[in-house]
Amino acid sequence: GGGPVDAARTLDALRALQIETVPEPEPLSERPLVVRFPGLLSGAECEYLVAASARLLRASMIVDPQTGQSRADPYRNSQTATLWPLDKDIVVHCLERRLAAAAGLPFEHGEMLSVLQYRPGQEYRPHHDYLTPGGAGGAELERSGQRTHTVLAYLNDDYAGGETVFVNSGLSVRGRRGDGIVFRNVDGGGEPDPDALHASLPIRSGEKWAASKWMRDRPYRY
Ligand code: PD2
Ligand code: ZN
Repeated sequence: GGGPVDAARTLDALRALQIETVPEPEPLSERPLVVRFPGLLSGAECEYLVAASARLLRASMIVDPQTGQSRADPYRNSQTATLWPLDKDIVVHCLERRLAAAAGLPFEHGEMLSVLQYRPGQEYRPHHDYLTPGGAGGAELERSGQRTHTVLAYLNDDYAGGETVFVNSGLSVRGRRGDGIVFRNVDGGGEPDPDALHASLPIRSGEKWAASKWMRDRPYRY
């Protein structure tokens, strides 16, 4: 008959959908800590994220270190779609939950999902994802805590250039479609780790699509 579904059965059903099931990670480097999740997203899931983001693409922004304001800059000349809750359907929501699960952190600690598009010549020059204490990101740091981890999923692989590089260690990552990486932006004590400096190299041909999620050490308030 009808009536509410038993909570334990709901949980079993959700687990069977494998929304938050992630593949076994492969270590890529220890300092900074970078791990790869081969096939974190399926091909169809990658295509879905690209399609869901296309109409939301805008010039990517950086936070001006002097003023703390968001603005466009040649440092990051790509396009970004920021998927706010009202921009998401249930599929995007579930995929976002999987990306958060790869970081091993609660979904609530995640910032909005960003889908990134890089065209030929476009890049994201070396930067840190962490917020600088006392700097322009100081208020943000107070509000929702540090950006301890970044989850990055590669949504396609038919382009040249565009590797994600960790400048200090020299690690260069060329993801296959659906692969994810998680890296840590802080050291063991939770303090910003300068060794986490990273970049997306210029695209030589084709178009790169990636999904990026910055994770905080506390629930994210937006
Ligand atoms: O798209 C990338 O490879 C990339 C590189 C560096 C993305 C980010 N940083 C980021 O989203 O923070
Ligand atoms: Zn970054």
